[in-house]
Amino acid sequence: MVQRSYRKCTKKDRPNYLTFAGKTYYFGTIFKANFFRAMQYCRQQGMQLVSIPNQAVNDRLGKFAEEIGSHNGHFWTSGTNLGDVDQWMWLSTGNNIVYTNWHTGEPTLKNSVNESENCVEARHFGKGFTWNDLRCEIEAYFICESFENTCP
Ligand SMILES: [Ca+2]
Repeated sequence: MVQRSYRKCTKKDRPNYLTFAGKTYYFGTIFKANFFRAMQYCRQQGMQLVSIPNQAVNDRLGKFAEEIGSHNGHFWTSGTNLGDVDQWMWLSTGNNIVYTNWHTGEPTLKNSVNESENCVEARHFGKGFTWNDLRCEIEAYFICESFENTCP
């Protein structure tokens, strides 16, 4: 059996790159994109739109947004319920969303003019990153993550 070894990837000297818990994250704050274009951009970089599996990752990402001065930014994650309105999932990994950190009152599923909200953004509503469902067409910043043990 061939054992593959991967080069450890640390891009700590590059702005907007964070290495945490074995993954590299890229915070896209140069331009805004809708959910699908954000996903396309991440894939073109050899990465994927972020999934947030636990509180530790959520809190570190939120803290990093502050560290790079983007505490007011809205960031697309890969969370969506477009496939099944009753089941939120991380589109990048295919996993159902188990750990959640919805902002109070979220997900609303609809906006104030009754349009569907099917994609998940993370942002600082107050303290730390909390989540909101939003129209997928809206342009926002985004966070890409490396695949497990691979170097983007
Ligand atoms: Ca909402």
